[in-house]
Amino acid sequence: MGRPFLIPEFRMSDLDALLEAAKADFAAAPTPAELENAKARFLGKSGRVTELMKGLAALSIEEKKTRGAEINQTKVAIEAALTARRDALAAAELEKQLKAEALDVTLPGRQRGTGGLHPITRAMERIEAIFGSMGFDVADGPEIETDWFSFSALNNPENHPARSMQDTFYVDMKDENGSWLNLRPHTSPMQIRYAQAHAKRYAGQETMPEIRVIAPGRTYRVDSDATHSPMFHQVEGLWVGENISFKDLKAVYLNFITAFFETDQLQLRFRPSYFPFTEPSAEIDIMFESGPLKGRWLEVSGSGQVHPQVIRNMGLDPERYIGFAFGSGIDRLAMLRYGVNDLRAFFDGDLRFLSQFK
Ligand code: 2NL
Repeated sequence: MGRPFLIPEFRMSDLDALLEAAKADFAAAPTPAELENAKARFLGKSGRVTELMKGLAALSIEEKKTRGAEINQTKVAIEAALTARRDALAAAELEKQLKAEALDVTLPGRQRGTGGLHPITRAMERIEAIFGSMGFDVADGPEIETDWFSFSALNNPENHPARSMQDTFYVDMKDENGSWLNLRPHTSPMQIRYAQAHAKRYAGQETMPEIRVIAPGRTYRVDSDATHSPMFHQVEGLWVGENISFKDLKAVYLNFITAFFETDQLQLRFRPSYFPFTEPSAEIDIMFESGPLKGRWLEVSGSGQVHPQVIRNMGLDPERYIGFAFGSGIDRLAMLRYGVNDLRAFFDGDLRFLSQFK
């Protein structure tokens, strides 16, 4: 009563002060572990509530009743505050976890990218389909060849300077028959193999079906710049029969090239040339009459009448059989078709370039 201006009802009792202290301590505990420490300070064995309980011993029965009930009320209120804070901390923890694991269902889905065929593969498949429609078989075989199949069989004798036209990579190794090995500089060896098998199959018979075959595949030469790669792709064609001529080669090649470029707005010409395996020989040039490549003659193939010695090396009689052949660079045809100006882009493996062909 020494403080006249304090109205008794508004003065905080020691128990109310204790409850407020507990609430403040609980609120200040940032984690469940620290909250349990705070709990011990009030409700633990030597906590402040417990200490108050111990003080009851000194009171009278009557005082024990009222004071004990008051302390108990406060204890219940502190326990309620503790539970509330526990719940609040758990809710906050859950909220945090949900936020961390949140899924944004509005994000676009991740898909496995679709692959695509390499432009050279696509060009090769087009070529096979077009020649297939003209009755040509498709043959493929070894890229590591013998000296005989790559050169000698093609009328290109050992130590002859014409071999440098198809200079390739030589393997310092011989096959089981003692022939030196090389990486084939053209796919002609496969055509020789095919023609030999064909001749053998019909040997001794009255007539032999014509040979009509293309050999597409990887080839190798000692050459490397924007328009030459040491590994490139070639398609060779061979037609052997008893009564065919240059006009048949021209018809087949013209039909091929118009189908390949999907236009008949082009001209085709033979220009005299030289190859050891054909006589006479010609380059095949084409000129588009429309489109971006219009008006320039473009060399697209070598060709010629198969040399009689090569016919003989196939196991056929050159007095009876005549052949026509051509050899075209697939990479060059693909460059023209797709408007690519550097051959090396096909082989760099850069997906920014390759994925444009899907
Ligand atoms: C070239 C030239 C050519 C041939 C390839 C050939 C195949 C046999 C017999 C005779 Cl089995 N010839 N192929 C003929 C003329 C030219 O290709 O350098 N093309 C890229």
